[in-house]
Amino acid sequence: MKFTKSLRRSLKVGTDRRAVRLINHNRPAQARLLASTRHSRRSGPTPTHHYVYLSSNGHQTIEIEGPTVSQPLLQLARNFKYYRVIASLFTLCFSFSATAAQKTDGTSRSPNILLIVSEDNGQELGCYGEPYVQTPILDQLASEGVLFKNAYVAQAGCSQSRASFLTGLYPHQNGQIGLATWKFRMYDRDTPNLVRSLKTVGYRTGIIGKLHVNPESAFPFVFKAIPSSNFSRKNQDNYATEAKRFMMAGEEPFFLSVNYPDAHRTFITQVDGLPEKPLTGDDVKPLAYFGIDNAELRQQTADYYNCMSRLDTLIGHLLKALEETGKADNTIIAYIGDHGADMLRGKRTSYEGGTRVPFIMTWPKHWKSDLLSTELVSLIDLTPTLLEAAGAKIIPNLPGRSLLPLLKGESKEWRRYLFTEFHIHSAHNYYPQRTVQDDQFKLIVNLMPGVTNPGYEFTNNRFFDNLNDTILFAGDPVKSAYLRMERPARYELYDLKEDPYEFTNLAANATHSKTLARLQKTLQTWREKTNDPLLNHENVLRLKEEVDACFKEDGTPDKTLLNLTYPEYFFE
Ligand SMILES: [Ca+2]
Repeated sequence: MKFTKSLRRSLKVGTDRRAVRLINHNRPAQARLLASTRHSRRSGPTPTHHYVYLSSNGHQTIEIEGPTVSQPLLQLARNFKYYRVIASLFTLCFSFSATAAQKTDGTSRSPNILLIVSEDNGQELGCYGEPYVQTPILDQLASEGVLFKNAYVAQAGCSQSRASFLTGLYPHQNGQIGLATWKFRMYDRDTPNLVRSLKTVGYRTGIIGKLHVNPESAFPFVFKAIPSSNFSRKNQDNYATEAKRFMMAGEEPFFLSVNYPDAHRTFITQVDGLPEKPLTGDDVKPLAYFGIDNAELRQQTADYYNCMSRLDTLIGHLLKALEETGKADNTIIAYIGDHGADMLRGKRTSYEGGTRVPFIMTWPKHWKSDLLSTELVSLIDLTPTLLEAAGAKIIPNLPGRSLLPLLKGESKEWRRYLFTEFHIHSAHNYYPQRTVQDDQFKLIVNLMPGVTNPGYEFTNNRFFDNLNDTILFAGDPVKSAYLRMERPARYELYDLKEDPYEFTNLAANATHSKTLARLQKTLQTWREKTNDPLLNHENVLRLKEEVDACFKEDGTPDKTLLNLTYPEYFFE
């Protein structure tokens, strides 16, 4: 109570143009008190506010944003022994039009948004037709909403994909072209994004699990819990527990991103009894896009499926928590994988196994149920979709499109071409690529053709034994596909209808020369339109030099030696 009284006093001192919120999941009573304070501040007619957040996430952190921070607030923070006070200067413009999410009477017709993100898995779910795996919860979710069959990430890497769907920009546009844990970062901390935009229309924003984008401060989530990657899968029931606490902590609409560790490596067979009946290698066949088969691949596939089943159960706990809040009827659920499986020809490649992901969206009574959409969609579409559904201002000049027409089942002209890209993951695997595909053909352009792709050895020899024998035994066209992946030519052209696993390169096939030329031209136009810095080949080479410079004499990269300056020269 002492804390509450002190804070109340501080609000009376020079904060007439500020709104203050405390989110502290250890003190829900205080969170409620301050939310109501914010309501009263927002009821005024002033369209522009200086906005101050005071938040504590249970990790002894306060974040304060505003043009000024009053001494009483700072003193308050010191009094309560918080470790860190971050003061940053923001002036946020609020529009209190009819579309604003928050009403002054505390009610809201704007939907809550629950964004569920899993790690390192493609469409290996029952509802996508995958044999052997058990995912009843996600299968049920798909039956209640729209399942996007042809959904793709912008780049098959963790930070790259996450920055992309949160900003609605391709990695080459926002700068997060490699892993945040390897110092790659967005060009600009002030890049507009989903979190900021939803906050401006009154959403409470929260994240459970990792963000994994640099700088984290670009995404000002107010509530944060379980900030680690948690690859050891500890205490996974806490995800649903924390989510419920956040969802119930206020009456305003919420945006909550819940990020699970499955199915990231290590593929752990069973954790805390999940899944109840793990599969073994004898129960399954390897994923079809491997094109090869041996006992190790079967065992890894089985454990990958075990991760997916565990994920499915945990998402079930989360959805049950949402039901218990009574808010499920007005909550949009989006479920996505951040990129494909960390397997052969998957994560860190531009092949379908890397870029194609599960994508399910539901909003009861608003969108179609049990609808299969076959349109080409990208996770860059997520930000414009959610902003439109929330009644928020759409960020200008985004390359993606709102999916609302597809979610409502309206027949509307849709995009003909979809684009993805690759740059780098950790320093081990720099190999820039650009891709374009239509409803049948896919073109991959390798920007360093004829050079060995270091990503090939990084994956194939790190996680698997004696793979070469298995590849040789498979014969063509699979053997050639692996050789091509290791040292590709400039162009790879695949007929995804005839050859969905991309084993046969048609780029040199005269029958397809017109298709090749059409896709080349389309890709070039897109690259120019999106201001692709790698159109300048000097940038391709300069970034390679920077990455190469962090390798030690023993041939391994050292993160501490990595000095990345590309945000400074990409657009010189
Ligand atoms: Ca990932």
